[in-house]
Amino acid sequence: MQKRSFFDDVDPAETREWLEALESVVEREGPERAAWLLDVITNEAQEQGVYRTHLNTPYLNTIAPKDEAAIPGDMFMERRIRSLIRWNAMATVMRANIDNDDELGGHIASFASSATLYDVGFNHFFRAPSEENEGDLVFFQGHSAPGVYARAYLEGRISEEQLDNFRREVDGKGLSSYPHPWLMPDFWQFPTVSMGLGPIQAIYQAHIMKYLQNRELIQQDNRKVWAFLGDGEMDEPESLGALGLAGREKLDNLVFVVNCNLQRLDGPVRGNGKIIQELEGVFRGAGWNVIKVVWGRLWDPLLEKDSKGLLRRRMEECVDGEYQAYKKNGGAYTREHFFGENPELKKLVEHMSDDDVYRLNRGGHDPFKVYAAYHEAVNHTGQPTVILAKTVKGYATGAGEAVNKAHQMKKLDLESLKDFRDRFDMPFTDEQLEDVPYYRPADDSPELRYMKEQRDKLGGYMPVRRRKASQQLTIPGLDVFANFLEGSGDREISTTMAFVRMMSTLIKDKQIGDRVVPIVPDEARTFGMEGLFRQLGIYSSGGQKYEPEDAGQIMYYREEKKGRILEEGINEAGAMSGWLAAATSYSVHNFTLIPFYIYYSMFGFQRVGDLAWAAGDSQARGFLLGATAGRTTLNGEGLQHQDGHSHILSSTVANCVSYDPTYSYELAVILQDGLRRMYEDNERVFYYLTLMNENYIHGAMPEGAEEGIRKGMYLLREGKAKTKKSPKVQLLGSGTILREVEAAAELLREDFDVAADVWSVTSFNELRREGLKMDRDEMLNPEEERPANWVEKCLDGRSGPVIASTDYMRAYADQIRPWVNAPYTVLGTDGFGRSDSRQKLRHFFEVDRYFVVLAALNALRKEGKVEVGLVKQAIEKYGIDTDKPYPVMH
Ligand SMILES: Cc1ncc(C[n+]2csc(CCOP(=O)(O)OP(=O)(O)O)c2C)c(N)n1
Ligand SMILES: [Mg+2]
Repeated sequence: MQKRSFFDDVDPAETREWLEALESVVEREGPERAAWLLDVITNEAQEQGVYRTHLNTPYLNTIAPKDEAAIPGDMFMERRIRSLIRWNAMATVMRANIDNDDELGGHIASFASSATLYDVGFNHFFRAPSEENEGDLVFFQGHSAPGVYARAYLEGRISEEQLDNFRREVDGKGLSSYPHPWLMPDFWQFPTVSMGLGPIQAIYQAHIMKYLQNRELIQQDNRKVWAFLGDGEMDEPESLGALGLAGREKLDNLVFVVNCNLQRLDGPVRGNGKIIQELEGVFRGAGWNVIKVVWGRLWDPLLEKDSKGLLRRRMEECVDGEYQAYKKNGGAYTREHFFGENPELKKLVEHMSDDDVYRLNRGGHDPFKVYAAYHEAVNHTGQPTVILAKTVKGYATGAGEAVNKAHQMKKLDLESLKDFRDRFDMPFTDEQLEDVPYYRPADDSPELRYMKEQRDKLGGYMPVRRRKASQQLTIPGLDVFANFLEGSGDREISTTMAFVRMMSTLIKDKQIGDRVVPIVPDEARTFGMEGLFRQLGIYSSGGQKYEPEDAGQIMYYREEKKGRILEEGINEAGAMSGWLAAATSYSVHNFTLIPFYIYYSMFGFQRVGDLAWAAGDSQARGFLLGATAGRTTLNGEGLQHQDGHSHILSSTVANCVSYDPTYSYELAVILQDGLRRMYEDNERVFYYLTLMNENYIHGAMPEGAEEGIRKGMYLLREGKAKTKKSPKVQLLGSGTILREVEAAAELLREDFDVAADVWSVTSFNELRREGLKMDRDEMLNPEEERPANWVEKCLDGRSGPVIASTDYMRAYADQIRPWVNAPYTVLGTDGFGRSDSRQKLRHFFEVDRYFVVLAALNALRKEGKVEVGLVKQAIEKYGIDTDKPYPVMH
């Protein structure tokens, strides 16, 4: 079938009849009946072989002018305020760069395009935390931060000095380049500037908000999550990846506002197409309510006169590259190239001057249109809403308007600055413009009074971040895990099993049980957690509408509206965002949750590392559990699954505290300590623990080990010398490889008469952090003697070379080298994993008991403590192939 354009009408009279029929149904029976009829016709059309596949509506505003909710308030005043904000935002960026040779950077064009979108929200919609609830959550587009500071400046929340220290944070008076709760903990709530993290975080914030409501933990009172995003940002898979969840979960507490200024950093977002139309299809397909705000009200009379649909057709056929060029090149160009395509169309604007044509505004710059869209969005139920607002990048910045390089513009030239001043009525002379001064009217000026009144009605100023929940949790002591401190007897279990039992113990705790949130990305069975399905229920906002296949079984798949487990599907980025939302619940909901997100360790930090970074910035509090960890411990699964580096990656996040425990009692001590540090002492840290699937017997906690477990290392077993002359070594191990190290100690004693002390290193990362900090303090206080750090304290008075072996890359254990005052040999699993048995893999990577023995003997040989023959003897005895390939590049 030949495709025909919507506007190529071969039989206008027939079309007219259909349209009139539709009109009369809408008029007499209402839009719902009309929609129903259209559905019937569509179904029938499909039966008859007429397929319609596109998800698009015409390139027009979704809300017809007659249906627009009227904006309340004083529009002149609001324009005046917006002008002040525009000016101060621009001045902030310019001033930072005038004095600093452009060194500090910043963005003018993004906020210039979104000022109206924010302003309408601030003046009429965003509710601040109040007595009743914690208010709306707003994700600000990162590089629009200057606009948010400019508003806060007018509100008196940010001083001129602070504005002048935009992007100068080191001395403590400055403002962050972008929203960073770590650096401005009373102001910004959400880090957003890494493109794509804002949208996915916002979706999961809305999801967790509903979760809290459905579990009846807190009443949300129609609170909303607003996310302001760039159209270029929508290219990110993270931006779009979770739209389906939002649709499926009917997150009607969520509003996306996509600022479609048609440009990203390098140039057009979709020069050859239309980003608004593309996004409409994507969002609609994912079950969202889509509101397009394409045209401002100055277009309304033209559209009304467009009886033949010529204007609509032209709007439809132009691509974004052209729309951008119209704004760059002005009114005469637009008249010629947009309207001039057709003589009748040209006539439509003949009464207008070029300036008038240029001023035909886009929807996102029209507060009336924006208000109507927001009004509809907040009143829409059963679906999340996206507002696709068309704007101009660098709006009103003269030479910077709609040019491809607008994104990086940090200054306006003098001419543009004068135009900007005149357009927004700033009271500055040409001379004054040189310094680009800020402008703030008096506190009792009508502008500032109006702003305050509007915000008072909405509960106060925003953004504002809560540092800690008002209710302090009472964390149980270590005795809550008493069972685990005694060991597993003769039962062989994995640390994963131990963890699941510990979590179940916490869930039963009267004080904090309710707060525990288990999160899995379709891996509960992998970790033996299916018992929790029935016991806790899987959260599902729709309940369970079917009888599960396994209903008769004890551990059946129970979905429930009040379910507690967050089963996020095969979606690590989503599950991590869900964890992040739960881990910041103490701040955004004033209700502390204790989330445990358990996943394949390989699909953690390397897969969603940027979200882990955002978790650090957000001061998330909770536990990440990298299960089936270790390069050789998750046997069988091979290269893509075997993680030998997540501890290196976790160490890059400064406030992520990580451990690689071997025994249940270690895990118990670490968990309890983590709970205490995060939820009792309110430390700004989160935890990463690796768990293994290898089963073995767990001993009882050695006397006095607790402190060492927390600090990162303790003496597990004293080496017994056969004679006084027996050489000595210190063996360090972590995770399951600690057990190889223990076996090596036996071999060294039995086969070679070497006495080996065995140390369990629960965290090389924590040991290094302490070491570095103390070295730095020493450098700054050269006259004071540095106290010994923990590594030194442990090894002080011990003799012999030190050998460490772990299931991670050598760099992990190597970290403590500066403080090991003896020859230090590190074994590790650098290279790609592969499938095989644990035993074979450990030998392949040279971290098993035999290699530990070999490394120990070799270290003693180098010290002259044993003869080379002994080393050769070991090689022979253990059948070590000296022509073995080097595992790192094999
Ligand atoms: C993950 C990531 N990649 C790249 C960047 C660099 N970057 C910052 S803003 C930007 C362009 C943004 O365009 P858009 O989302 O359309 O925002 P606009 O400024 O046009 O409103 C880019 C590429 C980033 N911040 N994060
Ligand atoms: Mg853009």
